[in-house]
Parts: sequence; structure tokens; C-alpha cells
Amino acid sequence: MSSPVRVAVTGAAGQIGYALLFRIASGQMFGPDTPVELRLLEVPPALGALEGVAMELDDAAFPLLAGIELSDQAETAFAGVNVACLVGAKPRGPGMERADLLKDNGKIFTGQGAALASAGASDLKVAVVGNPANTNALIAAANAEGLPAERFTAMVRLDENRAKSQLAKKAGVPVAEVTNLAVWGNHSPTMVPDFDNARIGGRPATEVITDREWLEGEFLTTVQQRGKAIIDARGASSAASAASALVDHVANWCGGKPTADGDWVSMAIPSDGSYGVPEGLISGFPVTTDGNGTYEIVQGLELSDFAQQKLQASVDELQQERDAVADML
Ligand code: NAX
Repeated sequence: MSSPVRVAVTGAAGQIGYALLFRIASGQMFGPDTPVELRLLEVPPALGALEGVAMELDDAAFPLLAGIELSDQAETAFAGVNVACLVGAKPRGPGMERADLLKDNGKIFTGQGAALASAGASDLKVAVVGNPANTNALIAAANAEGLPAERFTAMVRLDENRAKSQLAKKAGVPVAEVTNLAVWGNHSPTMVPDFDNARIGGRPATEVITDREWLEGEFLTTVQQRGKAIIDARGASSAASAASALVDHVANWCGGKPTADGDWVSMAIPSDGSYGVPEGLISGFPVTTDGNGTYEIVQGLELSDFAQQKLQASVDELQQERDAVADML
């Protein structure tokens, strides 16, 4: 057995937290041989509920769970952490403008970025889920002095998984046959699930699903609007599927589960200028990973005019978000 990975989860008493913690503690994020220590951050009013979650984690008697620490102080929760899952965020209230949401969340992520830099382990890696995830990750990175920006990522994996499942259903194949599905751009309704470069059973997805009107229309809108459809149906936003996607994101990045040969996964990462995405913006890209903390953008993919136009709109949105929080960067 290796020494425990210290994992921070913020917003740990929330609904994603409730689904996520049990997956991490059972070994699904870092593998069956790696113990984990959970360091959970919440706002003071949620600490009581968080204690209840910790009691349930105890009661599950996970052999890999090496410890649980609860706190309402970021520096305490982040002490020595190797991986930080930033899930907690302020939800958009009634009548709240997107700019207000960006600002309110920005305040959370400036503080948490600074606390991560001062308290985290030297190999710290950060995955942001709390929305607006890409820009929150940008803010955290900008305020984490001394930590390389590429350690800050945001989650677009739920969008990838949603897209794979829609393609699999349409093609009538198991979802595992859908590979090479990249989600480009922002985690927002402007995201771009890239069906042109996706593969189904090893063949180009567009050869298996020849109905391009469906791909450009219903497929795209179903994936982009899936979050809203879940809220309408469930009366609450996606939680278990979001937690599952985060397990996938971290496991591929640094949980010992590299991307399969020839395949890639989607991560929102600081752009190096690839594919015309301005340097520094945190955008969804296809990446390969080594499972040990390194990722690389897949180069040389062709984007159709349709996809390029959509990506430009998503990048424009990311730039507007960056401009709206310029004073926090
Ligand atoms: P919940 O409202 O159930 O939980 C959020 C938790 O965060 C609450 O317990 C709250 O007390 C806590 N919190 C708020 N501010 C905090 C702070 N400063 N420090 C620590 N904790 C804090 O939301 P949940 O459904 O769990 O969703 C969490 C976030 O994920 C939301 O921002 C949501 O929009 C976002 N999502 C992102 C997705 C993605 O694909 N990137 C998909 C799912 C989800 O919608």
C-alpha cells in the first residue's frame, strides 16, 4: 500500500459532495491500492450537515479511508493536499445576473486559490467543478502564487460523458464503443461536443451516424441543455453524474488511469494557444494523460467550419467572463 493521497473537497455537504465522497473513499478515484485522506471544506452553516456526512463515511467502513478532517477554514482544509476538488460555489439566485454570479464566485476562488498556494502540497493538482467552472479555475490559478497554472483544471467531463451516451444511444451500441469525444470551450450551453473527431467502434462517428442534421441539431442541443433537462425532471441539478465525471477526470489525470492508446478525454485546461484559443483561457480540449499528473493537448485534429464557428462563440464567452473578473486576476 502506498501512502495516503490527501484530497480536499469543497462544498462537501452539497449534493455533488454527497455522491463524490463515497466514490473517492471506496478507491474509485485513485485505485484500489491507494488510501485516501479526505479534507472537507464547508461554510459554517453547513458544518452540522457535513458532520453527518462524515459519520456516514465512518459507517461505510471503507478500508482505504485513512482519515477525515472537517473545516470551515480553507487553509486548514487544504493543508498538505495533493488534489483539491473545488465543488463548492454560490448558486445563481433568482434575478441574479451572470456578471454578479461571476463576481460572487470570484471572491470564493481568489481566497481558495491563495489558500491552496500557501497550504497545499508541492504536487498539488486542482479540479474545479463549481460554476462558472472555467473562469473560477482561472481566478484560483491567478491567485495561487507560485503554483504553475497548468495545475488548475475545470471539469467538462460530464459534458463528454453526456455526449458519448447520446451517440451510443443513437448508434445502438454500448457507450464504451464511443471514444475520442472531445468537448471544446466553456462548460456552459456554448460548449462544443466534437462529433467530427469522435469514433464509434473504432470508425468515425460520422460514418456510423450519417444524419448530420441530427448531429448538428438535436444531438448538440440535447448535450448542451442536458443540465436543464435533469433539473426539470428531477427537481434538482445533476449530482451523481457530476461526481462520477469528476472521478473520471481526476483518475485519468493523476489517479493512475492513463488515457487508452489512441483515445483522448476532455479537460478544461489553460490554453497554450492551440487551435486558436487565446493563451491562458481555461478551455475544454482533447488531452491525453499519463495517469500520473501530466496531460497533453492532442494536436492536429481538424475542426469543421461548423465546429470552428461554435468554438469561436464559446471562446468569446470565456473572454467576456475573463473581462468581467479582470480585477481578480
Ligand atoms: P449544492 O448547492 O448542493 O452544494 C454546494 C455546496 O457548496 C453547499 O453545501 C455550500 O454550503 C457549499 N459552499 C458554498 N460556498 C462555499 C465556500 N466558499 N467554501 C466551501 N463550500 C462552499 O450544489 P451542487 O449540486 O453540489 O453543485 C456544486 C457546484 O457544481 C455548483 O456550482 C454547480 O453549478 C456545479 N456543477 C458543475 C458541473 C460541471 O460539469 N462543471 C455539473 C454539475 C453542477 O451543476
